[in-house]
Amino acid sequence: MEKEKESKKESGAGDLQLMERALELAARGRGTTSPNPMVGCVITDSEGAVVGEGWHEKAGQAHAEVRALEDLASRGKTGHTAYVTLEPCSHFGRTGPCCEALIRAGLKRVVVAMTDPNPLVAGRGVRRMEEAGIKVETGLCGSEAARLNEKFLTWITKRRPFISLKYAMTLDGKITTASRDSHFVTGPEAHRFSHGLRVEHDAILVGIGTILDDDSQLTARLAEGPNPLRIVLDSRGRIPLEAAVLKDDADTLLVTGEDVAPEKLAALERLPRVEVLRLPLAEGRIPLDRLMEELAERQVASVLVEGGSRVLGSFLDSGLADRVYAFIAPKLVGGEKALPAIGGRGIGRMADCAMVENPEFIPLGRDLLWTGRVVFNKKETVTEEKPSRNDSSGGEAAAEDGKERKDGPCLQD
Ligand code: AOF
Ligand code: ZN
Repeated sequence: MEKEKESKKESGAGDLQLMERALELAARGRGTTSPNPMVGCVITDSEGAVVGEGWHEKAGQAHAEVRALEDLASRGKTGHTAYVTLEPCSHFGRTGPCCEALIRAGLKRVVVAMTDPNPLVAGRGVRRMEEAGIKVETGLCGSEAARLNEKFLTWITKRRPFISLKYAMTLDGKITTASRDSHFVTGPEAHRFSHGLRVEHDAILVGIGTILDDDSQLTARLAEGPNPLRIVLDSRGRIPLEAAVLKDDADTLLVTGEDVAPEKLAALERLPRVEVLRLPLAEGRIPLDRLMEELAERQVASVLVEGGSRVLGSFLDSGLADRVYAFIAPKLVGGEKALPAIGGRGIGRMADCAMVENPEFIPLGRDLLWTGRVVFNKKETVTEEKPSRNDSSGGEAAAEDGKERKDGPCLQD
């Protein structure tokens, strides 16, 4: 008897492990689902054994729940509980509503990591399943699910892309030497990792200075996956027609002011895969908030801002930053003329600085990647001594949809 009980326990994994598995499946869609979220779904039978799995692969294609139900049907099994990393949808979009598919399949219980803030869904999926008699539980691994879909959540709630600031700097915060040499700050591991970041973003953005100094190609050639849209801020249209970023390895959006010579504009627009977007300048600069709105409308859910110093400064000064990726090389160059990672006006008082929260530290060869969420307007009282905190792992990651969650321990993606 005791033995039978034990074997039954072993045959089904607990809720936490099953949600972690669903998160793992969701992450398989990294780099291909945008502007849709990454979603994973695991279905178990009444004994707790996994009988169906699925994930969302690409916008326009079947949702995770539909894939898992197809898997269930192909195995000829009956499902009891579904573990989904995002609230099943309730709308007729490019695919039918997932909540109805789960109801039709006769599921008894649905465990959801977080609600979907998409105004088309926003709790309706959960409500509809409850009305149909399904037991719905929300919040397991909520922070992990929100971290996984931070780009989608920002795009859908703020109507602008998720903005990541990225730079490679020396230990003394410089991205160039005093003579403006910026080559090989970090090593090959960091370089490869940064190409992976390009694949994960819908667009890469740089200022014209970076193009004129480095003639960057801005492709994700060291990583597997699609090349993102390349965006160059060039208010006066100074880009040379033979710049590497204008070659047709990927699409390029050149953002200029309205006073660019018509011949130059015409020549640029004749290039394949190049589009010029002209915006009225604000104090001689490209209006970043206008540009971000325009990008969001074009389904660009995330932008990786790669520099230079001045462009990164404009984003920080405008309060447009959601995450920072600082690649730090164990080097010191000094020099007042050496460019700092983030220029611009900067913040006047330390008490008003932007905070970087839930940091993660990733060693890359001899370099270190320091990444975390940027939080503005958070008044921090700086005291001499603070109670020690061991937890810097993101366990209290910001609840993206502002709702309280029942978070259990969970795998980081
Ligand atoms: C789910 N499961 O796997 C995904 C969901 O254009 P559509 O029809 O694909 O709908 C996209 C919206 O559906 C997206 O904005 C998000 O709210 C939700 N994504 N929902 O139930 C999934 N990918
Ligand atoms: Zn759906």
